[in-house]
Amino acid sequence: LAAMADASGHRRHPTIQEQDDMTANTQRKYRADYQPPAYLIDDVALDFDIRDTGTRVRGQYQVRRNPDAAGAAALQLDGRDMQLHSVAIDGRALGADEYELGEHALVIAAPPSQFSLTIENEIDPEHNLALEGLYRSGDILCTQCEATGFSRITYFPDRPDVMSRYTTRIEADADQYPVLLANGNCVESGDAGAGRHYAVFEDPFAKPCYLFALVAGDLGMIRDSYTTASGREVDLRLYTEHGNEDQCDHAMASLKQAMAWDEDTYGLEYDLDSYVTVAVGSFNMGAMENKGLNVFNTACIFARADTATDGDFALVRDVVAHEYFHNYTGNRVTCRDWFQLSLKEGLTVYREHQFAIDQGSPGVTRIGQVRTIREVQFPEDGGPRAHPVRPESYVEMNNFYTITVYEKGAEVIRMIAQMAGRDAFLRAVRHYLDKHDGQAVTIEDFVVAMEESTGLDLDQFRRWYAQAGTPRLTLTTEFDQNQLRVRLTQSTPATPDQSEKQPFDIPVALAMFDAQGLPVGEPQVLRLNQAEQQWQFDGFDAQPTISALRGFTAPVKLDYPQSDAELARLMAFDSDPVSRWDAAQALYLNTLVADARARGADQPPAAAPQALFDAIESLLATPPDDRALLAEMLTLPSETRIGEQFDATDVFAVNGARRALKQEIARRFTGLFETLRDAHAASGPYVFDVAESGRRRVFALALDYLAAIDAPGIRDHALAVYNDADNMTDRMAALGALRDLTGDARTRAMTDFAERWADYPLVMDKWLRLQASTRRDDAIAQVRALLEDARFDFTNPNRVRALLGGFARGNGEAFHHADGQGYQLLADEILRLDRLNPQLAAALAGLLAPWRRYASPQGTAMREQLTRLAASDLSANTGEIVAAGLA
Ligand code: 0A1
Ligand code: ZN
Repeated sequence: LAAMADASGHRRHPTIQEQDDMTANTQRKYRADYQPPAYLIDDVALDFDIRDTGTRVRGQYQVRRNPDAAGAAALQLDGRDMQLHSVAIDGRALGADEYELGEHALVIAAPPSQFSLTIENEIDPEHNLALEGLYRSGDILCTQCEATGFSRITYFPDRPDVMSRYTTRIEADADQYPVLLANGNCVESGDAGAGRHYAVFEDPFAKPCYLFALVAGDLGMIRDSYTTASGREVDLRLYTEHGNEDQCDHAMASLKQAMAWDEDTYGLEYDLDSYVTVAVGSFNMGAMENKGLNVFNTACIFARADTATDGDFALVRDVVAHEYFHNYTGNRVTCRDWFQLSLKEGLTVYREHQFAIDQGSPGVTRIGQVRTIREVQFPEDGGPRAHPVRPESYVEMNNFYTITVYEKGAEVIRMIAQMAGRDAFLRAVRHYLDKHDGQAVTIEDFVVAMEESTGLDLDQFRRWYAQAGTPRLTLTTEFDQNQLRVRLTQSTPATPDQSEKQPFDIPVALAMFDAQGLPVGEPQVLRLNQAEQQWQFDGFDAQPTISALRGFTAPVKLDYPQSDAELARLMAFDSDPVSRWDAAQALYLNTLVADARARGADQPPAAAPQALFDAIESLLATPPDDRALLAEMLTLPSETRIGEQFDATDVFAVNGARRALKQEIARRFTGLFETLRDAHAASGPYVFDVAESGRRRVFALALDYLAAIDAPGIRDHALAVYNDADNMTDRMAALGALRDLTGDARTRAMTDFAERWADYPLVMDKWLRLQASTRRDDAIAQVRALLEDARFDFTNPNRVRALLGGFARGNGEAFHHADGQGYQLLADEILRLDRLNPQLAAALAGLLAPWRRYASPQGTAMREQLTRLAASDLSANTGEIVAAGLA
């Protein structure tokens, strides 16, 4: 910690209260304030004594003064929510006057320059519902230390630039906790007497404390092995609570796929002898990449044909790969401080995206990535919580595991990869990993490594890390005497943190087609790096149709008004599947926005142009080979995407417009949808592959359109699909179709589902989501009833996300009801949850924060609930989100 200046200007050491305030989670931290740690800890020996009444932790640290640190020589150890028993230096117990203990830190004012520190303390995992530090999930004790959960385990410099080698000894009751795990290799285990046993683990790699992990429990396991390219055998184990082993095979297969992919693509081989994964039911996020001992949310591991959908299978595959890829991008080379989070997350998400694309159906996989950016990241970037990929400040780090840091961070890497070319980019990542192996570094270090290896000049490009907000591009053309002029402009709206924006360096891919759909000239990548630029192309016989921002080469909003006829043409023959889909989306959006605008102004609805129906007809007549692409092209833009086209969204006008267009399409093409449905029905047992999941998507889409108009026979048909299906994907397609149709078929299917899957919490989450998102007049009463239902559990994040997230995100018209009751319900639950699990409560508060994006009375009613929250005693997590919403 830096010394502080007092009123007289003299530098003095901060008092414990000041130290405490600075580390307290209510204090704002700034990137510019970074100081190297005053002390380094090379070796850590931890001893956990697990008892029913609490867990005793004994930590022994080899500490030395950091030669690179200037200033104060106090040793700052972070720690909270635990009981300190003793502190000793080189074996001598310190008196209470030799250190200062605050609510968030223990400070030793002037320790020796090199010493052994021993700390004994006690923690209470049984009552830890925040799910950070050591906590209980069902029968399993497990840890979550990122970002700052380690300081709930013991007093330690809880910052990623302190890297140590860990030895961990765990002792516990042998019956209750037969399986004991920690990072690294098990070097010793045995009987500890009195029905207890122990195990000792050594992790040979120095790591930051956020990668520490420990697990104890009575666990089932599946096991496999992987032989690396250089012939080393790696023991692969995946643990869960007993009885779930048969839901883990897909995760294990995915891990091996990821290991092989990283060798083939980046030449990166796994570096330990064992890779252990533990799936737990209570977890705040998707999964955690602890060195050699990943802890996963069961939702990102379990996948069996009858319990998981195709979407779940893909999610499991991609999250398993993501955590595996972190072993290099994150673990071997880690972050210097938490402002650098995208250093590991943006790069790892980018690697995960590449991996997913290589698993087949690249176009549709990329479409999913683009959809996430547009529907989740753009709203964040345009809302009260907008922040750069590398934030400048935060109050609670857990609030910054955002779609901007992760997904926009990945798009920024994708632009570098695109500018460098594939092979040069892969080489550059290798250079970065070699150069910084074993270090905690910054985004700037990464960019420098990219420049060194590729020769690119990324000077201006760095603004992508520093400036928040989504750039808006406009494209205009002039065609004159066989010459085409393309003009691009860019501007980025102000965000709460920054009013002035400098121009970005933006790659904009472009292709041109003639009236027959044949390409004219070569596709180009224009580099827009000024506010306005113009390009000239010669030698045309006629004005070409332009396909712009192909493949979504940059995370920007492109304003390029194209005629319905041009869009229909691109939809039919653009060679890039992302652009074909995008043309369809633009065509739908033109109609939907016009209609929503009319409805919002109480004018008669705007009719869809014939060109739209003609385009759908020809799409259905000559569908793309990739069935999933067909389904994507027939899916209307989401309510969120439509809402994004307005300064303030009128939810009812948007939902009304979307529903009307969907019904109109369903009415016009009823026969074709029935044909499509029957041609895409299951004809054999479930297989998760590109062709089969594409087929199932078209089948579900056809059911959905037919249900939108309650087409004759659709209820019975859907019930039959529900009853006959051998897999969850088709079952959920049937339930989705029946969801808003009252009547016997719906009741029977829903009742059967709830009974059949009563013992499968993750499947019951699907049921909770369906219930919470059903369009019905008493939707709010329904959610309130489910909150009291025995099948619901307020302490489990997956349940809470299913019910409250399913309601707020999936039931727009009830959540945004003009009487404000939807917002009130959410605020009630945020207040209740904030006392148990602040991280989750803060995430839910994020749903109320962007109230300015909604027309009134909704916007005002949302703000009222935020104001009500602000007047309550909130956690730092939720407080930060609420304050940003009201700022
Ligand atoms: N690093 C993990 C995500 C993660 C972050 C924080 C957590 O707890 C507060 C848990 C997991 C990843 O990117 O997979
Ligand atoms: Zn990650």
